[in-house]
Amino acid sequence: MYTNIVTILSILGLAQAHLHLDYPPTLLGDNNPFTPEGKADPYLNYPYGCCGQTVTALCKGHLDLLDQPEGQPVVTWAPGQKANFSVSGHRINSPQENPVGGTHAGGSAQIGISLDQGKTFKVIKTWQGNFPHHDKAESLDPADHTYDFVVPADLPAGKAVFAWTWINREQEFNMNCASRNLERSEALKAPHRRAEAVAFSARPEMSLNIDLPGSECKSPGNPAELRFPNPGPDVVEKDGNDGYELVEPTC
Ligand SMILES: [Cu+2]
Repeated sequence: MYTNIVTILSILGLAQAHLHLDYPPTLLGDNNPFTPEGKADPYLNYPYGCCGQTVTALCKGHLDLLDQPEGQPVVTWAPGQKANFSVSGHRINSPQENPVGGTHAGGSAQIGISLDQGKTFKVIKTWQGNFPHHDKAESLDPADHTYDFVVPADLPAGKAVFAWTWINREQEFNMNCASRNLERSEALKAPHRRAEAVAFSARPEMSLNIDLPGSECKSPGNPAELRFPNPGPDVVEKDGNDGYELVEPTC
């Protein structure tokens, strides 16, 4: 029965079926311990400009919370360490009305870090297609949508903002952000220090001008998946045998 429902939703293409960042918990996420009771943002899984929402600011407009109790760091990572994040196809648990979740069966994604309170974001890793995994499209469970990366070794200690962006074949752009600490303890320093091929400061900016309402660039849309033009040094590119060609955006 469950499978049947998911299949029907897939067939309908369901305009309201989207992903959101699950771990680390987002600003005003329903699983963020610093989100006040009943204040979870029910629209974190909406793409920008979708469904009556007019927010166009980065991080769903929640960057102003970084200095507030709601914006306390939810995770501490050491530069150079292996880390992971996960996305969820579940709906947001909120007393306000919000849509069902879903995965859209693919797309392309980037993660990045801001050291200036969300003014600029550098790319940490890029997934060229197959995000989320096509073969896990029917699972809404974040455990099935967990992705590894390495925190750049040359990051300074201190507060930072982690961002995840996702552009699917429906040309929908979403961006969720989480507040986090970067820690550099003496114990971690030596063994985790690695030479970065590209310095953090030299990494490209995240592509925040594709499929955002009013932005100059458009992703290719179905049946192609986006090839990010500036993916940075850490890239996962799908093998290309899934029927969705990787195509750069038009600007
Ligand atoms: Cu959608």
